[in-house]
Amino acid sequence: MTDQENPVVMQQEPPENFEQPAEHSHENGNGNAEYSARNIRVLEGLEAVRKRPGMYIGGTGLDGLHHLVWEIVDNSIDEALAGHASTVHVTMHEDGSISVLDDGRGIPVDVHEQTGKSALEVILTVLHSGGKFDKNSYKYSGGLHGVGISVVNALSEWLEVTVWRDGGIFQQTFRRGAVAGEMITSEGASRTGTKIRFKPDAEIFESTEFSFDILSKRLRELAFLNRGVKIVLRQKSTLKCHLFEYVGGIASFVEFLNETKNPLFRDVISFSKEKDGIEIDVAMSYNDGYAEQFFAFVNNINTIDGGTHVVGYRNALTKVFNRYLKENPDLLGKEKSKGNEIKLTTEDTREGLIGVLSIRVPEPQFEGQTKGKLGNPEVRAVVDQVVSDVLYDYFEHNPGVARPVMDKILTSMRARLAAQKARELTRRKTALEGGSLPGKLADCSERDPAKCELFIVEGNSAGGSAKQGRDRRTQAILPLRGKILNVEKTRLERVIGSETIQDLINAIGTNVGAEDFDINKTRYHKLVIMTDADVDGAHIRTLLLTFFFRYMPELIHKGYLYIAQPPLYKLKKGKVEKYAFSDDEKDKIVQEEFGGMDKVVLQRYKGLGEMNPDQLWETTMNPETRLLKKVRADDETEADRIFSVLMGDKVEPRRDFITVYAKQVKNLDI
Ligand code: 0RA
Repeated sequence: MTDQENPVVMQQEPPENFEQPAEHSHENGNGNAEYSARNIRVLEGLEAVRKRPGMYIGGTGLDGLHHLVWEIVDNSIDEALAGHASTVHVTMHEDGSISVLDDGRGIPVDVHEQTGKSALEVILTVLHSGGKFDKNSYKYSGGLHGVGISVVNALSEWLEVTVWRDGGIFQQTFRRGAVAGEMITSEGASRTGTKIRFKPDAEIFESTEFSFDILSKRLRELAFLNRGVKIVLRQKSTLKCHLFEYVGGIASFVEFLNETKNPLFRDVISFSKEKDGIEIDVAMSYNDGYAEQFFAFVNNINTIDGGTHVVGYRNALTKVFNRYLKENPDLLGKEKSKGNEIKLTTEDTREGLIGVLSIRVPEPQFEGQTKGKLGNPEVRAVVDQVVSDVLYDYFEHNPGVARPVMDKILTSMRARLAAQKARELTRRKTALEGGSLPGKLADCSERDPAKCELFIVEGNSAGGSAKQGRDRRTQAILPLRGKILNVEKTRLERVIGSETIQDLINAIGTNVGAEDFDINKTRYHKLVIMTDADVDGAHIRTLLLTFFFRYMPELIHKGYLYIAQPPLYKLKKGKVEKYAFSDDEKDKIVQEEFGGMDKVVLQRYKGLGEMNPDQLWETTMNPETRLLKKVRADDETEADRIFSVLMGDKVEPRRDFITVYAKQVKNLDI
């Protein structure tokens, strides 16, 4: 729906194309006597900020330090949102100061006759100067920030402002919040704008060193959230320069996140609408995965704990899909004839969703410990209505998008119902049999779960070998047998209902499902999937992984799930036996250790069952020598990390991450 513009990474400084007023010293003393009287009053206000900086910027660590930059950048972005500015330059100087330059209207500089103070001075020195001059009088402002530029001034060793306005250039310098000199005026500005350069006060902050990566990540996010605003970050010492400009806004954001996914339709769904003074921006997409990646912002602030806007959005999604289903009953399979009404839940609509919700509210109320939750009650219904109307209309006109999404959501629903049924079965069985373990399980003797391992073994004779070869004190074996092994395209919900999976759930001990799953009941801290290296083995592994991802994700988050790596080959030359876990390794052993294929007996293992118990122990089960691959759920547990890796600046970690991720996807899609 929108065109994306990738960020351009430049290695040289871009021209600023701005007239630079004559530099004047930051060391120009404490100002003259004229200023001292009014400085006393001012200092009383700003002294409060210096005494308790945490009250104003959250703390004096790295977050607080960078908060100074966000405070000023927010003002520049507000100018851009009001249509007066297009570009913001953030520059890290070699003296440890930062400057933020914009091409907005410029801070007002008119002098109040009675006090002799300029508006500029009031804005810079009076805490919450409020009303007329305060940027908070703008339509929207960030609720967490918005403490005012005077706070930055108070916490800076020095701060220098340059304003281009009404054809003039105005400059003034401050030290620790106090005026350090008169406002200097010169003629000849052919532009407008504001530049604020400041050096954080080492007396206040634990460290005064800014991080290029922290700045880059948030500035990129701001560029996504404020469509079309151009933001340039430069570091003078390294000549590093990032330019962010996204014509597509948050739709570009979703496209960006989509890069590692298989979307179900090509164009990102996106729309912007205003209702009752609330601006609502939505961008979303669905992919063939199970994880959800959803980000919500209010006035550019990430509401990590959700709030009324998120409730409205989720409610709308559920309503829209239920309505679409009612209008298009042909989408249903056998459920249709049963006569009972199909009701999709919110959970059904979340699998594979990538979404960004960005709203602007005039007076946001942020709640919770970290102020990451929106409280305004009126927002819920407004977001609900706007999203419902626009989305339903969109689906009605775009069946090519609506149908694959509905199919996906119906699959989620079927899986949910199947899991519910499985839980009930397990519960009933537990009640009947007093929680007895499955007969097929060869349990270990150790009772401390931290020391116990469960091998989930597929293959007819493999279970037998594993039972004989294992360390019976700590290793339990659950053989999986049954029809599902050779059934192509087994539906997950059928697998869940199967006796095999019931046995698995009972052996693990945690039960399944939102209400019943209890990680503390796990009987093993290592669950090892051990399957043949053939098509059937890959298939059952895929089913098991999918099952764990969907129904016991916490086990994966805890790092309890592993995949055994049996060798592919046995090489024998005389009395020397070697195992190879890959073709490369096989070739290496042949070349480097055996000096060629002469007299080498090569055996390719097709199944675990071909190994005798000793071999299976030594190659695959012995904790001293075996190779286990830990299953990771990056996209579920580490959405934040994905975000920062994908959004980050280092190309290498991004590439690494995508490789790891691609491997994982391969595991799931064999
Ligand atoms: C107060 C009033 C006006 C603009 C600003 C402050 C302003 C502050 C900053 C901080 C960084 N860049 C900024 N740009 C503008 C309104 C000015 C008018 O009405 O012309």
